[in-house]
Amino acid sequence: MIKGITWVRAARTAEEFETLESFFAAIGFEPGKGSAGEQFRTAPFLAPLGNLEFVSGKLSATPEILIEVTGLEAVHTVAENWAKKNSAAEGGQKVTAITETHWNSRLFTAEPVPGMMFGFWESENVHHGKPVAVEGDLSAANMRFGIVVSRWNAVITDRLLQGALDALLRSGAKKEAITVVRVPGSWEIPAAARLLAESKNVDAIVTLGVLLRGETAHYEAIYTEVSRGIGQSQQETGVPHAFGVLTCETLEQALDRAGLKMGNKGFEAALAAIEMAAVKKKIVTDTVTDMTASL
Ligand code: DLZ
Repeated sequence: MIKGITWVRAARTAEEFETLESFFAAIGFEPGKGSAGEQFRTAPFLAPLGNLEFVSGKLSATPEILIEVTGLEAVHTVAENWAKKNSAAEGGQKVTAITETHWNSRLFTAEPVPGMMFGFWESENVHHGKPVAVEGDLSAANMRFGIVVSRWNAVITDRLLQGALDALLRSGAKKEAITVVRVPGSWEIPAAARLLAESKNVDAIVTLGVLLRGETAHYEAIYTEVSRGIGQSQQETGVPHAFGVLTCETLEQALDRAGLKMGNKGFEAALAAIEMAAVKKKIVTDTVTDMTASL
């Protein structure tokens, strides 16, 4: 059974290797588990889908490696910003404008190091290559977000907030479209989230806090109320609320989930908020339009 495809490309120098690593990490690829020996090291990057495609006939200059993305504009902005920051590196760093292709898609190319060109593309057909499903894109352009973040254990919640802002801004949200509300502790999160949701000024809300079992009397009771309140606000207002309230035994565990060993749950919650705002738009607006059109 075929399991996957790995495309191996050797960097010509250690510097080129690091430049490629930096570019692919910036673009948002999930890093894989690399390996190293006495004379080599590898930096794998993972993608959820891959295919090998042979072409016969004439095809206008298409890069050998094509990376399909959602939210092409956001990816393009990231690539351009990366190229600006890394302009000191030799040659390369060329990022072209987005152009239409003759295969019903839009594409830009990036050449982080000379001679290695990658094409980033998005199909006009959102269901390209996928089973037909209503799915949210990870583009936050033209969306408004509320972030409710507690101050209790700010050493953790500030990192969650940074992670959430990073995800929203890198996905195309405008700074002015993000409202950050700070509350004293997790207990206060549901009430503030509810007020934000009822204000109708946001498309989705990210809730961020941390409850430490060791430090919190009636931990279970507080946790139950906080999660119930956030869920209830989501269900009764119809505004997606992403849940980024950590529940940990210790501060160390919380730190691991706020940017250390286990990623940043604020970043993940913000991505969920973007996706659910897009899903809502598709279900409420697009699906209704489709159904009306077919009547
Ligand atoms: C009081 C308290 C305690 C003991 N522990 C936590 C905690 O671990 N995480 C958290 O976010 N908040 C805690 N709080 C504060 C309450 O959430 C709340 O802010 C206060 O009880 C005031 O209503």
